[in-house]
Order: sequence, then C-alpha cells, then structure tokens
Amino acid sequence: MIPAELRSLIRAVNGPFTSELVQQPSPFGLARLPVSAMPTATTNMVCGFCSTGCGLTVHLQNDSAIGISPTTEYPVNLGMACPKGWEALSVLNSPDRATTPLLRNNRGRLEPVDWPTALNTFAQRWRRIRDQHGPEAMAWLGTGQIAVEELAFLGALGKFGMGMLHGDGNTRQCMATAVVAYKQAFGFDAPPYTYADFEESDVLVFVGANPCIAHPILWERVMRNRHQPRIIVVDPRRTETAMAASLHLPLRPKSDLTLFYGIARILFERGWIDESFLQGHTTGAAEFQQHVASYFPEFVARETGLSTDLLEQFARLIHEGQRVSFWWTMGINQSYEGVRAAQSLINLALMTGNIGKPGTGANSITGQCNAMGSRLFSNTTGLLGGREFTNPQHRAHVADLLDIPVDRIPDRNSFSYHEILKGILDGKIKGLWVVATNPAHSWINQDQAKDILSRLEFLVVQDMYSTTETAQLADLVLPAAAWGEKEGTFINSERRIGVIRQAARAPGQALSDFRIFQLIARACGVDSLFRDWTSPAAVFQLLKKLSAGQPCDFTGIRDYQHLDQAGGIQWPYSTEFHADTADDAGHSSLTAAVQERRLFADGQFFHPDGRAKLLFESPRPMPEPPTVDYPLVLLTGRGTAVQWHTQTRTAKSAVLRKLAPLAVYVEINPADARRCGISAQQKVIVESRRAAVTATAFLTPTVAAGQVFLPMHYPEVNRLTDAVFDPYSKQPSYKSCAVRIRLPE
Ligand SMILES: Nc1nc2c(c(=O)[nH]1)N[C@H]1C(S)=C(S)[C@@H](COP(=O)(O)OP(=O)(O)OC[C@H]3O[C@@H](n4cnc5c(=O)[nH]c(N)nc54)[C@H](O)[C@@H]3O)O[C@H]1N2
Ligand SMILES: Nc1nc2c(c(=O)[nH]1)N[C@H]1C(S)=C(S)[C@@H](COP(=O)(O)OP(=O)(O)OC[C@H]3O[C@@H](n4cnc5c(=O)[nH]c(N)nc54)[C@H](O)[C@@H]3O)O[C@H]1N2
Ligand code: SF4
Ligand SMILES: [Mo]
Repeated sequence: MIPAELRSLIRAVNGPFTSELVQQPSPFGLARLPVSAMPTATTNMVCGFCSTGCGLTVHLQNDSAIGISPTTEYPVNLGMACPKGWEALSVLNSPDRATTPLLRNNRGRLEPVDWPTALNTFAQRWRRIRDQHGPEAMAWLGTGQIAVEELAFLGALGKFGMGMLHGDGNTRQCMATAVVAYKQAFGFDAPPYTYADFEESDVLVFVGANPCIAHPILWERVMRNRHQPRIIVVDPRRTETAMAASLHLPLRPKSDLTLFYGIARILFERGWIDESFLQGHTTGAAEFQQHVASYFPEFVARETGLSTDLLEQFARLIHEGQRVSFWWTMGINQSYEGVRAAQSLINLALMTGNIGKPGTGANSITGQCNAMGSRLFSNTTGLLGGREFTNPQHRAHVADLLDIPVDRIPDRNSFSYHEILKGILDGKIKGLWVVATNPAHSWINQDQAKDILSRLEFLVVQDMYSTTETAQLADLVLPAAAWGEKEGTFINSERRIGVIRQAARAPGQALSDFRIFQLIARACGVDSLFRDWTSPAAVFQLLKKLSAGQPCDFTGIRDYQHLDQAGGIQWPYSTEFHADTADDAGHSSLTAAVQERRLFADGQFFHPDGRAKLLFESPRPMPEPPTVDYPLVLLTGRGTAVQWHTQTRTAKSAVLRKLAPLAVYVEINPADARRCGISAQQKVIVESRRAAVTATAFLTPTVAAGQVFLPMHYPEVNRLTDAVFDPYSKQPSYKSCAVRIRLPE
C-alpha cells in the first residue's frame, strides 16, 4: 500500500464537499437558488437512526453542517422528526470518535497506528488464519445501519473476495423472524404496505410494537388518520401506545400464537372470513381451520390471561373493520416461536382478505435505518438481491452480472449469528470482523458472549467510536465515517429507497465504510474482482442490475438524484414504471399512486403457484418459564424515544442525554414491589440464572404483576437474558426469561 495514495484517498473522502453539494438541484430546499444568493446551502438525506426513514434537510454554511430540519415535502415524515433526527448532527461531534486505526500492542493496550499498518495487519492476520485453519475460519458480523452499497460491498468482499463462508448481521437480532415468516408465506421477504396505510385503516392492530417510543413519526402518521380508527394494542405492558389505544390486550408474555389461533377460530366459526380470497389466492386454509378448531375461547382465555369477552371484542373489531391492518415488531420477532407467531398474524390478514388494499396488510415494521437493505443485499443469509446460495442458477446469474468466477460464490448457507459464536467456541472460527454493531452489549446472554469473543485470535471492530463495548475488546479498530459524512442509500420499512449524503467531514483519518472495504480488498490482493466497485454511486448501478427480474426490481431508478427528486422510491420500480414525469428543469415527481404503493393488489404472491401459504404449528412452552425461585418474567425493549440501542450515538448528544435516565432502571408492578419490600427509587438486584445486576426500582402499573421490564439501552441488561432462539429464523428470544428481584444485602 502506498501511503501517498492513501493520503489522497483520505482527502477524497474527507475533503471539500460543499461546492459539489450546492450544485445538486433539489426540489425541497434552498439548493435551487444561485449559490451567491444563499445564506446557507442545504442537502437532503434520510435519517440514519430508525427504519421510518424520515427525510432530513441539513443546512450548510461555509463548508460546515450547521443544523437540521425535517424535510417538509418528504412523503414519509411530512415535515416531522423525532428528537433523534433533530440531534443527528450533534452525535457526530464527540471526543471518543475513532480518528485513527488502533492496534493492540504487546502490553495489551490499543494504540494508534496509521492506515497502512492497520491494513497490512488485517491482511496478514487474515492470511494466517486462512492458511492455518481455512478461509471459513474468518467470519463477519455486519449491520442494518450502513448504506446498501456498503453492505453489498462487505458481503461480496467477505464471500467472493476473501473466501469467507460465514457472515451475519445485527438484523438477526431484529428482523430475521419477519424475513422467514414472509418468505415462507409470500414466497419473498416482502413487507406489503406503504405508510399511507396508517392513515387509511379503520382498524389498526399493533402487536408487540410500541411505535410511540420506537417509531414516533409512524405514530404521528396514525394520528393523521381521519377514519376515527379503532386501535388495538396487543402487548403484555400498558405501553405509551397501549394507553392511546381503543382496546389493550395485556396478554401473558409469549401467548400470542394461542391468542391468534383463538381469534382465527372465532372468525372461521362465525363465517367472518373472505372465502373467495382464501379459495382464489391461498393454500392451506382447510388445514389451518382444522388446526385452530380446538382453540376454544375458554382455553385461549386461560392461556393468554385475557377474558373471553376481550377475545370476542377483538374478533368483532376485525370483522367489522372495512380496512384492517396488522402491524408487528419485536414483541413478535424476538421470540423462540416468532416465525409462527408472525405467520399467525399473516393468516388473520389473509383469511379476512385484508391484504393488497388501502389500509390493510400483515405488516412488519422494521427497526434500523437500513435493515431492509441488509435483508436484500448483505449477502449473508441470502445471495445478493434476495437470491439463494444453494441455487446453482442464482449463483451463475450473480457471477455473470458481477463478472466474477462462479466458483467464488459459496454453494452453502452461512452460519447464523449464534452459530458463528458457537463456531468460535468450537474452535472453528478464529477471526471476526465486526462492522457497525456492538455485540458486546446487544447480544443475548452477555457474559457468555464476552467469553466467546475473548477466545478469538483476531477481532476487528469497524466503528465510528473507539469506546464501544466491542471496540474495547478488539485487536484492531478501524475508524469509520458516520451517517452525514458519506453517501449511499437506505431502504426503509415500506420498501422506500432513500439517499444519504455527505454533509460533514469525518474526523481525523476516519474513512467511510465503503472506502475501508476498498482498501481491505486491495490489501488482501482481491481488488481486481471489484474493479467496478469504484464508488457508492457505481455500486448502486450494480445493485440495480442485481435487482432486475426480482420482486425487488428497481432498475427504473436512474440514480441518487432521481431518488432525491422523487422523495425516495419504493421497490419494485422496474423500467416499466414510466409514470413519473420530468418538469422543464429536469426535476421528476412521482404521481401519488406511484409514490405510495403496496404489494399484492392483484392477489398474486411470489410462490410459483401465485398463492400465499397459511402456515401454523402448535405453540411450544416457554424455554425458561417463571418458577418459585425465579418467579418473574423479564421483558426487555426500548425505553425512551431518545435512546438508540447501545447508546453509542444518542449518549453523545447533550440534549438527548438530558431526556433519558442515566443509569439502568427496572419497571416493577407496585404489588410485586410491596411483596418484595421494595420502594420507589430504591436500588435493587435483578437476578437471572446467568447474572445479577443492580438497577433502580421504578414502580409502575404499566407492567403487570409477575413481570418486570428493563430497557435494552444499558449494558447490564443482556447479562440476564437467556440465549434461546427461534428454530426457523434463529432470532434471539430477548423478551422472555425468568428473574427474581431482591434488595441488596
Ligand atoms: N427510541 C428508539 N427507537 C427505536 C430503537 C431504539 O433503540 N430506540 N430501535 C429500533 C429498532 S432496531 C427496532 S427493532 C425497533 C423495535 O421497536 P419495538 O418492537 O416497538 O420495541 P420494543 O420495545 O423492543 O418491543 C415492543 C414491545 O414488545 C412487547 N412484548 C414483549 N414480549 C411480548 C410478547 O410476548 N407478546 C407481545 N405481543 N408483545 C411483547 C414489549 O412489552 C414492548 O412494548 O425500534 C426501532 N426504533
Ligand atoms: N435485551 C435486548 N437486547 C436487544 C434488543 C432488545 O429488544 N432487548 N433488541 C435487539 C435489536 S432489535 C437490535 S437491532 C440490536 C441492536 O444492537 P447493535 O447493532 O449492537 O446496536 P447499536 O448501538 O445500534 O450498534 C451500532 C454500532 O455501529 C456504530 N455505527 C453507527 N454508524 C456507523 C457507521 O456508519 N459505520 C460504522 N462502521 N459504525 C457505525 C455505532 O457506534 C455502534 O457501535 O440490539 C438487540 N438487542
Ligand atoms: S422517527 Fe426514526 S427516522 Fe424519523 S427522525 Fe426519528 S429516528 Fe429518524
Ligand atoms: Mo432492531
């Protein structure tokens, strides 16, 4: 590696950028004015936190980003943003930003090194592992938080370039269940909705979802609904969302499957079903009807802890609704039987014909800003573009499109996240490359996870901060530019592809993840395979080719400017979509019908027979039910709208920090607290079979007796959780393990 060349690369990424930005015409902001007339310039991009994918306008002055406002005309957020969006710039400026590569020295300390040393070390250590243990002994963990172009590069470099077989990402912690549920039911991982559906339903059912906290702008969209909708919330806790609902079903944790089978039984029995839709567009209806026949209301009431009257009300609301939509998030996905639970909701939508029409759908709300991009293009669980590694035609097609030898594409599937960790434990995996995720906080059963990570010969962490729990364990830290400091695209929950732009310089020698992948390809001697991967914009054109003919076809999108001008574009958007028009200045705008699209309007699903499948299975017992010794069920999840995951970012904003509790707290029902002699604000010990952690008691009736809630934003929380997984999606069951609470001795 030639240092001079590197220096120019660093300059290319971190150097002057404003002149380029102001030349980009934008229908939304000041950028259309002549440069001389501008007090500030602006550039538009989608937010880098959650999967809502709000449009944000970044205001620039003298080469610096000086402020953010929500983009008024962006079809997602219509001028609104939550506090994280407003504070997105301030989290970039923090003294713990990773500004140089860090390498662990002989004394066991991380010390700054230059990029050539870091890259040579990476390549040498990777070669050593490959030569001693085979290429499969190096694996990676990626993310739903970097751009699609970057994810695709990481996946292609890891598998086709460096010969790795195993790569997974934090979407496993989050969306794997929805992916598998959709693939099995619809034939493709295809969330069918558009956000307008929040406004067009007359009955909205939220299951294991707390959008008031986790997707606040989506909740704002619900609030714009003019049909006086009935809102049903199915959640063991009386969440902020449940408080705003017309009907709250505080079911016993993990009894969702039984509940929805019970509701399906009522719908079948009363004939409250769309028989012609079932006949014409689905398979498995008769078998499903038979399966649910034994879910009598009394049995379901006993299992779920809900009254038969509530069940009746729920079923009746679904029946009486003209446009019923079903929304689910982590209360369903993060479960040892998440896939079947998600499918039990999909079945309710299918059997009532609530799909493909405005205000309907079986709708998984995604979590991270680019989880949907990760689902299609990370090259981990599936081959690029929603294809299969095990399908020879798919492999040949991708090899052809990318102009690489087909034998570089593995014909086997990757280990999932927990199988990668098990691989480390079994000595099969020796090196791990962690990009934009923080497993040493977010993975389930932390003490075990940290022990496993400590066994690695080589741990590389590529992050924007050098202080994350995982970076602290690394042998090599690679400093990454963040959202706002690089370009690319994200795909949001409703399949909308949106652009991110560079509006600030990355600090020090930090480079965009894209550049880092280019440099690693070169250092490892495989860059000739990635000749065409010259920039995110160039890779976007490759991704278009990879999407061609797939359900996610977006070959009709020209480039980033097209996305910017159109307010983001949902897939599918093949070249057949010519409904968008260009005005005299060359700005295109999409007609409303093209801007907000849902799938399955024609009743055609992606299975070869065109039908959706009703899938079902008997519920299984909770892996770690409460006992006399550990009598409480631990629920975990999002605590506030201002805390993001492991808080590496949100804790860096003074504003956001002020709005959230500094230290971990545990929500306890007052009756349980009384029984344990605990008063409000007291320090208590929460203990599971794996660990004991100290937390401040927060007494609240929003958690039911027999349950406690801990927000995931504090590193202690996952020391308690139990590493159990859904058998199909391999997603961790973060929201059910047994704990007890006591006062400190
Ligand atoms: N502020 C903020 N917003 C975020 C995030 C963040 O960290 N902070 N993270 C983003 C990401 S990646 C994700 S995945 C989403 C998550 O968004 P959500 O899934 O809405 O958030 P959670 O709080 O994890 O879980 C939702 C609810 O599931 C309930 N639940 C637990 N067990 C069960 C059960 O057995 N059945 C049912 N029906 N419900 C149950 C919990 O009580 C909780 O209220 O949020 C995204 N948005
Ligand atoms: N108990 C419990 N645990 C949970 C959950 C739960 O509900 N309960 N939820 C799970 C879910 S749904 C999720 S999604 C996971 C999230 O878990 P993680 O992915 O581990 O959480 P984050 O804090 O978002 O970590 C992202 C990391 O990427 C870094 N980063 C941000 N932007 C960039 C970038 O552009 N480039 C690079 N290289 N780095 C960047 C951040 O600094 C941070 O260290 O947590 C899971 N863990
Ligand atoms: S709702 Fe999500 S996408 Fe919108 S501003 Fe907040 S964090 Fe960003
Ligand atoms: Mo997530």
